[in-house]
Amino acid sequence: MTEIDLTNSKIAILGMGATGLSVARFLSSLGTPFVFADSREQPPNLNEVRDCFPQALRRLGEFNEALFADIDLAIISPGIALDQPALMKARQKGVTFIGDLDLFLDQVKAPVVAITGSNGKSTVTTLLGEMAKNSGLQVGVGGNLGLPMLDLISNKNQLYVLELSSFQLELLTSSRGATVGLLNITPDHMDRYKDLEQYVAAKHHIFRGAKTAVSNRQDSLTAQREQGESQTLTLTFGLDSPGQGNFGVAVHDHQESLFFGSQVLLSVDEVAMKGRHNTGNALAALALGHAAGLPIVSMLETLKIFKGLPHRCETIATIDNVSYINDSKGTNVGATLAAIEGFGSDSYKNLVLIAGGQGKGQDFGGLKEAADRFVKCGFLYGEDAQQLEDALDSVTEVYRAGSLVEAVAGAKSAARPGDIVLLSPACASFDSFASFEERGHCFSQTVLSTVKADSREGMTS
Ligand code: UMA
Ligand code: ADP
Repeated sequence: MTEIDLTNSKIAILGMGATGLSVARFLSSLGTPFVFADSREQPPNLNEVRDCFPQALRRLGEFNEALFADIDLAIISPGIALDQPALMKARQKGVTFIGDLDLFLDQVKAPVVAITGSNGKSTVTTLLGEMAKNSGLQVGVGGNLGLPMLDLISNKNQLYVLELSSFQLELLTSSRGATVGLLNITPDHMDRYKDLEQYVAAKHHIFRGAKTAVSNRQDSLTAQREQGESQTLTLTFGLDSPGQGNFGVAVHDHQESLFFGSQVLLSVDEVAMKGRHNTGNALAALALGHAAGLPIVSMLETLKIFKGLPHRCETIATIDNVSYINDSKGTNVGATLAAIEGFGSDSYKNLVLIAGGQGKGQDFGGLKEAADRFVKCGFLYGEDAQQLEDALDSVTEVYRAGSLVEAVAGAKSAARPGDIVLLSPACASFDSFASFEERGHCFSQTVLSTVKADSREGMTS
């Protein structure tokens, strides 16, 4: 039985982005009317909205009281901050606010696994989706990952695996018996939240009404705070030795290995994704998959072949014995820290770091200690380069670049054989690029075109 009354409600969809369009498609498929609003006068998808939903009343420009005058139910896109005066007033007056997540959970019949955390969400979501496929299930994989969740709904699906952001979790009332996981928490989106606590609280909404809850026992911020179902089962993962019923790492036969309780599963070397943080991601996926009833054997087979996603610590090329790594998805301090610690050498400062973009209100001081240990120099660019410089210039040499392309050129001339040039920006890309993917492609193309230019120079000289 669905709990959300779509039939008797006057509905507004707020935000004409990917989420808003998916909600509009879903409501249209039911023949449910809606008003479609965006606070931009000219949102990028306006033509699609006009063409695909000609019957919907469009409201463009700053959200105001009049928008909600006749509305009972507002379906809010995740990018819309809820503390805007017109929205707060509407909620006080009794308009119900939900996100696409509540709507999705209300509709689907197959089990749902929902994953959040500051970092590793996309990797764990995709990996778990692969594990489910390899065990023979028909699975819908999406959410914050890119494909809006309402677009995944199909009667054929036997399982859904969702990546959820803190924005998507803000309005969640109950996960309605889902298997959920909170991977880790480090500060992010501090331009949206008034403090870290507010961000942490939004993440913890994932536990509301959960059937099984997976958390990271080495990150106390992930320990379950919100009530799940009355009989919630809890499972943990971590890079330490696990207790009975949990997932972790211990030595077996002189090799670091993944364990489920006292049962050895696979050596860490056999896991195709590299880096300690990815070992944690592998364990998280195993814990979630186990909770969702996936067979352990096919999950382990998947770990042997899943190499990770592009733009996450991805080796692009090795030129003159210098490796170039694209970690464009490193959009916050926690992710960049994992990359620096993952690739830093204990014998000498081997990293040339490229970072910068929009800092989202973060404190970059968290990078200082690792930069002091591993970063020989940094090339900083973009809107918040100064903040990064202020955090790092006392521990490493820093240079300012006018663009990512300039930063790559600088990094290339600074790197020596054996070094690693690491793009891990610790920032959002939107000051210079449409997305982290575009930023990653720019980095890769610049690196690879340098190789071509070098070989041309070689031919003429
Ligand atoms: N808008 C308003 N008023 C506002 C803010 C936005 O009207 O105050 C409008 C914009 O003008 C635009 C639309 O809302 O027309 C955009 O909506 P949105 O920002 O909610 O973005 P969507 O296109 O719906 O994409 C969202 C997620 N984006 C955000 O949360 C910002 C996508 O995650 C997600 O893939 C998609 O839903 C499908 O679920 C992206 C993201 O950057 C990748 N996520 C953040 C992250 O990973 O750090 C949270
Ligand atoms: P998300 O979807 O949460 O942004 P991704 O899997 O896309 O996570 O990875 C984003 C960034 O975080 C990448 O730069 C990646 O190298 C780094 N990362 C991945 N997993 C972890 C983890 N468990 N802890 C810290 N950083 C991680």
